[in-house]
Amino acid sequence: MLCLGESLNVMSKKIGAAFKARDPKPIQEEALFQKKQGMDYIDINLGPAKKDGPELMPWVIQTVQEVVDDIPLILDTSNIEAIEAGLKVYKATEKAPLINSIMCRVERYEKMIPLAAEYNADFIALMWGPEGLPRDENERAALCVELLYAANEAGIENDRIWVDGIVTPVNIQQQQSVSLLEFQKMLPDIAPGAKSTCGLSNVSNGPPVHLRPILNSTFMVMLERYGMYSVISDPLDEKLTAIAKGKRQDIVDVVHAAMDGNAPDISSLSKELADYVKTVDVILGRTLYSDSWLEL
Ligand code: THG
Repeated sequence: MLCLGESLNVMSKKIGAAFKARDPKPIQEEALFQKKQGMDYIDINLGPAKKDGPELMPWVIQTVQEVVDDIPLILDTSNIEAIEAGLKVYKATEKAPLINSIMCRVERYEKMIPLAAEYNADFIALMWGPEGLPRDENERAALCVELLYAANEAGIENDRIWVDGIVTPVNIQQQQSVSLLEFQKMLPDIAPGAKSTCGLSNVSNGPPVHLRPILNSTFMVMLERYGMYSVISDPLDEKLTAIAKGKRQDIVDVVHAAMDGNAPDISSLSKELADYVKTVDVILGRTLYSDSWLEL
Protein backbone atom coordinates (compact mmCIF):
# COMPACT_ATOMS: atom_id res chain seq x y z
CA MET A 1 0.00 0.00 0.00
CA LEU A 2 1.45 3.35 -1.03
CA CYS A 3 1.14 6.21 1.47
CA LEU A 4 0.55 9.73 0.17
CA GLY A 5 1.29 12.24 2.95
CA GLU A 6 -1.64 14.57 3.65
CA SER A 7 -0.12 17.09 6.03
CA LEU A 8 1.44 19.68 3.71
CA ASN A 9 -1.95 21.22 3.93
CA VAL A 10 -3.30 24.78 3.98
CA MET A 11 -5.68 23.76 6.79
CA SER A 12 -2.78 23.10 9.14
CA LYS A 13 -2.09 26.29 11.12
CA LYS A 14 1.67 26.11 10.71
CA ILE A 15 1.67 25.26 7.01
CA GLY A 16 -1.19 27.63 6.16
CA ALA A 17 0.74 30.53 7.68
CA ALA A 18 3.93 29.51 5.87
CA PHE A 19 2.10 29.38 2.53
CA LYS A 20 0.72 32.85 3.15
CA ALA A 21 4.04 34.38 4.24
CA ARG A 22 6.04 32.45 1.60
CA ASP A 23 8.19 31.14 4.46
CA PRO A 24 10.15 28.14 3.13
CA LYS A 25 11.35 26.72 6.46
CA PRO A 26 8.19 25.03 7.86
CA ILE A 27 7.39 23.70 4.39
CA GLN A 28 10.83 22.18 3.87
CA GLU A 29 10.82 20.71 7.39
CA GLU A 30 7.45 19.11 6.71
CA ALA A 31 8.65 17.65 3.40
CA LEU A 32 11.77 16.19 5.05
CA PHE A 33 9.62 14.82 7.88
CA GLN A 34 7.29 13.09 5.42
CA LYS A 35 10.29 11.54 3.69
CA LYS A 36 11.61 10.27 7.02
CA GLN A 37 8.18 8.80 7.83
CA GLY A 38 8.29 6.75 4.63
CA MET A 39 5.72 8.62 2.54
CA ASP A 40 5.72 7.54 -1.12
CA TYR A 41 4.23 10.83 -2.40
CA ILE A 42 3.71 14.26 -0.82
CA ASP A 43 0.32 15.90 -1.36
CA ILE A 44 0.58 19.69 -1.71
CA ASN A 45 -2.88 20.78 -0.65
CA LEU A 46 -3.65 24.45 -1.33
CA GLY A 47 -7.44 24.13 -1.01
CA PRO A 48 -9.39 26.29 -3.51
CA ALA A 49 -6.53 28.87 -3.70
CA LYS A 50 -8.82 31.14 -5.68
CA LYS A 51 -6.68 34.28 -5.51
CA ASP A 52 -3.01 33.42 -5.61
CA GLY A 53 -2.97 29.73 -6.59
CA PRO A 54 -1.05 30.24 -9.86
CA GLU A 55 1.79 31.96 -7.93
CA LEU A 56 1.62 29.79 -4.82
CA MET A 57 1.69 26.28 -6.38
CA PRO A 58 4.95 26.76 -8.35
CA TRP A 59 6.56 28.42 -5.34
CA VAL A 60 5.63 25.53 -3.01
CA ILE A 61 6.79 22.92 -5.53
CA GLN A 62 10.17 24.60 -5.96
CA THR A 63 10.49 25.08 -2.19
CA VAL A 64 9.86 21.38 -1.58
CA GLN A 65 12.05 20.17 -4.45
CA GLU A 66 15.02 22.20 -3.13
CA VAL A 67 15.22 19.74 -0.22
CA VAL A 68 13.34 16.64 -1.41
CA ASP A 69 13.71 15.87 -5.11
CA ASP A 70 13.34 12.09 -5.04
CA ILE A 71 9.69 11.86 -3.95
CA PRO A 72 6.93 12.57 -6.47
CA LEU A 73 4.48 15.35 -5.64
CA ILE A 74 0.70 15.63 -5.79
CA LEU A 75 -0.82 18.91 -6.92
CA ASP A 76 -3.98 19.24 -4.82
CA THR A 77 -6.20 22.26 -5.55
CA SER A 78 -9.41 23.00 -7.42
CA ASN A 79 -7.67 25.92 -9.17
CA ILE A 80 -6.87 24.65 -12.68
CA GLU A 81 -4.49 27.53 -13.49
CA ALA A 82 -2.55 26.73 -10.29
CA ILE A 83 -2.16 23.10 -11.40
CA GLU A 84 -0.85 24.16 -14.81
CA ALA A 85 1.56 26.69 -13.30
CA GLY A 86 2.85 23.97 -10.96
CA LEU A 87 3.35 21.41 -13.73
CA LYS A 88 5.37 24.00 -15.69
CA VAL A 89 8.08 24.23 -12.99
CA TYR A 90 7.94 20.60 -11.78
CA LYS A 91 11.40 19.02 -11.76
CA ALA A 92 11.02 15.48 -13.14
CA THR A 93 10.93 12.66 -10.61
CA GLU A 94 11.21 8.95 -11.36
CA LYS A 95 7.43 8.64 -11.01
CA ALA A 96 5.20 11.24 -12.68
CA PRO A 97 3.52 14.00 -10.66
CA LEU A 98 -0.11 13.46 -9.79
CA ILE A 99 -2.93 15.95 -10.48
CA ASN A 100 -5.43 15.95 -7.59
CA SER A 101 -8.02 15.84 -8.90
CA ILE A 102 -10.20 15.65 -11.99
CA MET A 103 -13.91 15.41 -11.17
CA CYS A 104 -16.56 13.70 -13.30
CA ARG A 105 -17.93 17.01 -14.54
CA VAL A 106 -17.67 17.66 -18.27
CA GLU A 107 -16.82 21.34 -17.98
CA ARG A 108 -13.89 20.47 -15.65
CA TYR A 109 -12.54 17.33 -17.29
CA GLU A 110 -12.64 18.86 -20.79
CA LYS A 111 -10.05 21.35 -19.61
CA MET A 112 -8.03 19.12 -17.30
CA ILE A 113 -7.55 15.91 -19.28
CA PRO A 114 -5.56 17.81 -21.95
CA LEU A 115 -3.37 19.24 -19.16
CA ALA A 116 -2.55 15.78 -17.85
CA ALA A 117 -1.76 14.62 -21.38
CA GLU A 118 0.41 17.64 -22.24
CA TYR A 119 2.54 17.46 -19.08
CA ASN A 120 2.64 13.65 -18.81
CA ALA A 121 1.08 13.78 -15.36
CA ASP A 122 -0.92 11.00 -13.73
CA PHE A 123 -4.25 12.13 -12.33
CA ILE A 124 -6.71 11.28 -9.59
CA ALA A 125 -10.17 10.63 -11.03
CA LEU A 126 -12.53 11.89 -8.34
CA MET A 127 -15.95 10.26 -8.29
CA TRP A 128 -17.72 13.57 -7.73
CA GLY A 129 -20.34 14.15 -10.39
CA PRO A 130 -22.69 16.89 -11.61
CA GLU A 131 -24.91 16.14 -8.62
CA GLY A 132 -22.11 15.84 -6.09
CA LEU A 133 -21.40 12.71 -4.09
CA PRO A 134 -22.63 9.49 -5.74
CA ARG A 135 -25.32 7.72 -3.73
CA ASP A 136 -24.02 4.18 -4.12
CA GLU A 137 -21.46 1.98 -5.86
CA ASN A 138 -23.46 1.88 -9.11
CA GLU A 139 -23.42 5.66 -9.42
CA ARG A 140 -19.70 5.58 -8.65
CA ALA A 141 -19.22 3.05 -11.43
CA ALA A 142 -21.19 5.12 -13.96
CA LEU A 143 -19.09 8.22 -13.20
CA CYS A 144 -15.90 6.19 -13.41
CA VAL A 145 -16.72 4.75 -16.84
CA GLU A 146 -17.56 8.22 -18.23
CA LEU A 147 -14.38 9.89 -17.00
CA LEU A 148 -12.00 7.07 -17.95
CA TYR A 149 -13.55 6.88 -21.41
CA ALA A 150 -12.86 10.60 -21.92
CA ALA A 151 -9.26 10.16 -20.72
CA ASN A 152 -8.65 7.09 -22.88
CA GLU A 153 -9.96 9.05 -25.89
CA ALA A 154 -7.29 11.66 -25.16
CA GLY A 155 -4.61 8.96 -25.15
CA ILE A 156 -4.26 8.52 -21.38
CA GLU A 157 -4.13 4.85 -20.44
CA ASN A 158 -5.77 3.48 -17.29
CA ASP A 159 -2.44 2.90 -15.54
CA ARG A 160 -1.99 6.70 -15.32
CA ILE A 161 -5.34 7.13 -13.61
CA TRP A 162 -5.86 6.82 -9.85
CA VAL A 163 -9.56 6.34 -9.14
CA ASP A 164 -10.86 7.92 -5.92
CA GLY A 165 -14.32 6.60 -5.02
CA ILE A 166 -14.50 9.14 -2.15
CA VAL A 167 -14.34 8.33 1.54
CA THR A 168 -17.00 9.92 3.76
CA PRO A 169 -17.26 10.12 7.58
CA VAL A 170 -18.47 6.82 9.02
CA ASN A 171 -20.30 8.50 11.91
CA ILE A 172 -22.66 10.29 9.51
CA GLN A 173 -23.41 7.78 6.74
CA GLN A 174 -22.21 4.29 7.60
CA GLN A 175 -23.69 2.92 4.36
CA GLN A 176 -21.32 5.03 2.24
CA SER A 177 -18.28 3.20 3.64
CA VAL A 178 -19.79 -0.11 2.53
CA SER A 179 -20.57 1.39 -0.88
CA LEU A 180 -16.92 2.38 -1.32
CA LEU A 181 -15.82 -1.16 -0.46
CA GLU A 182 -18.28 -2.53 -3.03
CA PHE A 183 -17.00 -0.05 -5.62
CA GLN A 184 -13.39 -1.13 -5.01
CA LYS A 185 -14.45 -4.71 -5.72
CA MET A 186 -15.97 -3.66 -9.06
CA LEU A 187 -13.02 -1.55 -10.15
CA PRO A 188 -10.88 -4.23 -11.87
CA ASP A 189 -13.83 -5.01 -14.16
CA ILE A 190 -14.90 -1.46 -15.00
CA ALA A 191 -11.40 0.07 -15.12
CA PRO A 192 -8.86 -2.67 -15.83
CA GLY A 193 -5.32 -1.60 -14.99
CA ALA A 194 -6.33 1.60 -13.21
CA LYS A 195 -4.77 2.51 -9.87
CA SER A 196 -6.79 3.72 -6.91
CA THR A 197 -6.51 6.06 -3.96
CA CYS A 198 -8.63 7.82 -1.33
CA GLY A 199 -8.56 10.48 1.38
CA LEU A 200 -8.47 7.88 4.13
CA SER A 201 -8.72 10.29 7.09
CA ASN A 202 -12.14 11.46 5.87
CA VAL A 203 -13.60 8.26 7.35
CA SER A 204 -12.85 9.54 10.85
CA ASN A 205 -13.63 13.21 10.29
CA GLY A 206 -15.99 13.92 13.19
CA PRO A 207 -15.32 11.14 15.74
CA PRO A 208 -13.14 12.03 18.79
CA VAL A 209 -9.48 12.60 17.89
CA HIS A 210 -8.16 9.64 19.91
CA LEU A 211 -10.43 7.27 17.97
CA ARG A 212 -9.38 8.45 14.51
CA PRO A 213 -6.32 6.18 14.10
CA ILE A 214 -8.18 2.90 14.65
CA LEU A 215 -10.94 3.89 12.21
CA ASN A 216 -8.35 4.93 9.63
CA SER A 217 -6.23 1.77 10.00
CA THR A 218 -9.16 -0.63 10.00
CA PHE A 219 -10.72 0.92 6.92
CA MET A 220 -7.36 0.93 5.13
CA VAL A 221 -6.91 -2.82 5.67
CA MET A 222 -10.47 -3.47 4.50
CA LEU A 223 -9.99 -1.36 1.36
CA GLU A 224 -6.64 -2.99 0.61
CA ARG A 225 -8.29 -6.39 0.63
CA TYR A 226 -10.39 -5.22 -2.33
CA GLY A 227 -7.43 -3.80 -4.21
CA MET A 228 -6.96 -0.24 -2.94
CA TYR A 229 -3.55 0.81 -4.30
CA SER A 230 -2.78 3.84 -2.15
CA VAL A 231 -4.12 6.08 0.62
CA ILE A 232 -3.74 9.78 1.34
CA SER A 233 -2.80 9.43 4.99
CA ASP A 234 -1.39 11.13 8.07
CA PRO A 235 2.44 10.83 8.17
CA LEU A 236 2.34 11.24 11.97
CA ASP A 237 0.45 7.95 12.30
CA GLU A 238 3.38 5.54 12.40
CA LYS A 239 1.25 2.54 13.20
CA LEU A 240 -0.89 3.12 10.12
CA THR A 241 2.22 3.38 7.95
CA ALA A 242 3.62 0.19 9.52
CA ILE A 243 0.40 -1.67 8.70
CA ALA A 244 0.46 -0.22 5.15
CA LYS A 245 4.02 -1.44 4.71
CA GLY A 246 3.20 -5.02 5.67
CA LYS A 247 4.65 -4.99 9.19
CA ARG A 248 1.49 -5.96 11.11
CA GLN A 249 0.17 -9.19 9.58
CA ASP A 250 -1.55 -9.97 12.91
CA ILE A 251 -3.82 -6.95 12.48
CA VAL A 252 -4.47 -7.69 8.81
CA ASP A 253 -5.42 -11.29 9.66
CA VAL A 254 -7.88 -10.33 12.38
CA VAL A 255 -9.52 -7.63 10.22
CA HIS A 256 -9.98 -10.12 7.37
CA ALA A 257 -11.42 -12.71 9.74
CA ALA A 258 -13.84 -10.13 11.15
CA MET A 259 -14.93 -9.14 7.63
CA ASP A 260 -15.72 -12.80 6.94
CA GLY A 261 -17.56 -13.17 10.25
CA ASN A 262 -14.89 -15.59 11.46
CA ALA A 263 -13.12 -13.50 14.09
CA PRO A 264 -11.97 -15.32 17.21
CA ASP A 265 -14.05 -14.61 20.30
CA ILE A 266 -13.34 -11.06 21.54
CA SER A 267 -12.49 -12.36 25.02
CA SER A 268 -9.67 -14.49 23.61
CA LEU A 269 -8.00 -11.53 21.86
CA SER A 270 -5.69 -8.82 23.13
CA LYS A 271 -7.40 -5.45 23.69
CA GLU A 272 -5.57 -4.17 20.60
CA LEU A 273 -6.88 -6.87 18.26
CA ALA A 274 -10.36 -6.91 19.86
CA ASP A 275 -10.65 -3.19 19.04
CA TYR A 276 -10.00 -3.95 15.36
CA VAL A 277 -12.77 -6.57 15.34
CA LYS A 278 -15.23 -4.09 16.90
CA THR A 279 -14.24 -1.43 14.40
CA VAL A 280 -14.85 -3.72 11.40
CA ASP A 281 -18.38 -4.24 12.74
CA VAL A 282 -18.95 -0.48 12.94
CA ILE A 283 -17.66 0.16 9.41
CA LEU A 284 -19.78 -2.63 7.95
CA GLY A 285 -22.85 -1.29 9.76
CA ARG A 286 -23.26 -4.42 11.90
CA THR A 287 -23.02 -2.12 14.92
CA LEU A 288 -24.69 1.29 14.89
CA TYR A 289 -22.06 4.02 15.11
CA SER A 290 -21.58 5.77 18.44
CA ASP A 291 -18.44 7.35 19.87
CA SER A 292 -18.34 4.57 22.51
CA TRP A 293 -18.22 1.60 20.09
CA LEU A 294 -14.97 0.27 21.57
CA GLU A 295 -16.48 0.13 25.06
CA LEU A 296 -19.36 -2.14 24.02
N1 THG B 1 -9.47 12.75 -2.06
C1 THG B 1 -8.51 13.34 -2.77
N2 THG B 1 -7.78 14.37 -2.28
C2 THG B 1 -8.03 14.85 -1.05
C3 THG B 1 -9.03 14.26 -0.26
C4 THG B 1 -9.77 13.19 -0.80
N3 THG B 1 -7.31 15.90 -0.56
C5 THG B 1 -7.69 16.54 0.66
C6 THG B 1 -8.23 15.51 1.65
N4 THG B 1 -9.25 14.72 1.03
C7 THG B 1 -7.10 14.63 2.11
N5 THG B 1 -6.22 15.36 2.94
C8 THG B 1 -6.49 15.57 4.29
C9 THG B 1 -5.71 16.45 4.97
C10 THG B 1 -5.89 16.64 6.33
C11 THG B 1 -6.87 15.94 6.99
C12 THG B 1 -7.68 15.07 6.32
C13 THG B 1 -7.48 14.87 4.95
C14 THG B 1 -7.11 16.11 8.44
N6 THG B 1 -6.46 17.03 9.11
C15 THG B 1 -6.62 17.20 10.52
C16 THG B 1 -8.00 17.70 10.87
O1 THG B 1 -8.69 18.28 10.02
O2 THG B 1 -8.40 17.54 12.03
C17 THG B 1 -5.59 18.14 11.05
C18 THG B 1 -5.51 19.46 10.33
C19 THG B 1 -4.26 20.16 10.85
O3 THG B 1 -3.16 19.77 10.44
O4 THG B 1 -4.42 21.08 11.67
O5 THG B 1 -7.88 15.37 9.03
O6 THG B 1 -10.68 12.62 -0.18
N7 THG B 1 -8.24 12.88 -3.99
